[in-house]
Amino acid sequence: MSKNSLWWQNGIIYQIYPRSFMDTTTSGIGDLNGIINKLDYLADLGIDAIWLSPIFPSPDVDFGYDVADYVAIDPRFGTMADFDHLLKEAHQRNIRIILDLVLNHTSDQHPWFKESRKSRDNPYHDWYLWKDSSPKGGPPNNWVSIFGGSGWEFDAQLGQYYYHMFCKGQPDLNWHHPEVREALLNVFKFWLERGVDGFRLDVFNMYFKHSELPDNPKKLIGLRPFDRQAHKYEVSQPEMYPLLNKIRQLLDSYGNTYVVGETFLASPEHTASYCGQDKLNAAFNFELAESPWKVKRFTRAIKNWEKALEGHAWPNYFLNNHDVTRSSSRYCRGEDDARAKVSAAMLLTLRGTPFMYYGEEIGMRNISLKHSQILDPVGKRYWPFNKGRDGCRAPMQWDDSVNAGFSSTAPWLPVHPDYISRNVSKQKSEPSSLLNFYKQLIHLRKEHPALNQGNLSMLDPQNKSILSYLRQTPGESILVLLNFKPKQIAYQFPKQIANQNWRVLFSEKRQTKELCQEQSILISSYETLLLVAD
Ligand code: TEU
Repeated sequence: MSKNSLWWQNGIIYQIYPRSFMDTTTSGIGDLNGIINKLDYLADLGIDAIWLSPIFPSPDVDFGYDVADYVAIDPRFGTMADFDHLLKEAHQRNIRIILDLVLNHTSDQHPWFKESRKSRDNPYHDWYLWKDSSPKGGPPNNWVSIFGGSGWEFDAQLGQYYYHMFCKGQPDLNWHHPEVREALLNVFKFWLERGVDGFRLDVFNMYFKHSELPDNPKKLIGLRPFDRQAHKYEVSQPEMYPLLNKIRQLLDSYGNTYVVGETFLASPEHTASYCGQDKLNAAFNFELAESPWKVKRFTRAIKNWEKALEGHAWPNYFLNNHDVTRSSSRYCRGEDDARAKVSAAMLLTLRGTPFMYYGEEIGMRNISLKHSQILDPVGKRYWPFNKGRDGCRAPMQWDDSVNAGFSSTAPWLPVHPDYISRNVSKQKSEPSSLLNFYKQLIHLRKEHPALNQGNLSMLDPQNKSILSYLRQTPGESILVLLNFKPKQIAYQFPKQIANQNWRVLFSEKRQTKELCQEQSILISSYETLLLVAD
């Protein structure tokens, strides 16, 4: 594997939701061997690392985000030997493996929790947030679960409540307890010793809660009870900063290990405050993925993230993950991929690590489910106001054979009906497919230092239509022009670059190498145009 210590700046990280990628055991659920079988596909696509959503034993109250054992592989995904094999095969192809650690909470089936609820004097009791009723009776404070209802669950046998931000099957750990901290740091060590290259930390800014458990202040406006509180005391407590320093030291003692965190309920500035040399390499800021199809909004999201991170950390961007509606469903009209290409071009030419989500490269759309088919606890609770997250977790569409080539048996979630026309095999053979578009831009990004390392200067959006920016190293300038509208636009080169001659580096709509010497240029409907200074 390449020794490049900046692989995570130059590289692209691809998230796999293992249940939905490739099934080799006819169980209807994807598995590790399925991922191994598809490594050549991923290497050809050009990605540098895989982030695996949790692969640990789990009762699946929240589909892997409720972990019953941090140092084992869920038997439905394979064995530890399969995992070692995956690591070896991935490394041979220069692909790193990043594990998803869910350390804010465990499953209620984790042996630690089972012990902790046995009695108040059990050695594991204080590993979780067990509390007596409030003096008035009822839960200890007003904290609510984001998945609905009180954040506190009463255990009749123990006569105490435990706290859970997510489902009641996901009790929060007590990170203030030194033995909990040690046990969880040992989880990092276990996987680092097996040779993994990094981690994604689920809702890490929730690890600590205010020790006195004060009531959260109320807010007047908000749809759910959860939204009608300011989450002052159970999220983003200051103890997280020294802990991150400690995690960083541990990771550094194993060489060049990458760690990206998922912040929960945090502004871009707050998210950025967790990133830097002695903290996380990166953290997820949701502003870009939450932007509507408006040049101004994307411009603002990019500027905000650049500003928040300025000087202290390398940016990262994503449009998709396992919790949000797929970007193709958000942006595209019907089966037309024009907007999927424009958004892909943005993701892959910005300054910062692009994160992709399986199936994004072929423009997979969300599936629609009936109420009776919903599996996600969020959808079960909030239907029809919020249909949950199953829609973006459907099986990968490999080909037009039964179940899209994902499995020879009925998959755990239905395959999108468009799989006959939208699949990897078909898009491979079509030069103008979305898959080939992703591949070309990924390769261009790798070849051009300005695209993978250069500075970024946003240019003013013209006619609200063109998202434009410059990427520059001392030796190379690339101008990115993305037409967000389904019509031709005359783009005026802004003053600061008006005297420059440009050559076409990439466009699906014109001859490569074409020279432009005019003051303006016509950009076609939804065109991605990359120009390089001549
Ligand atoms: O997500 C945290 C989070 O922000 C989401 O739960 C979000 O509130 C939800 O998607 C809104 O519908 C992480 C994981 O990414 C998610 O899959 C888990 O369910 C959650 O933590 C608990 O581990």
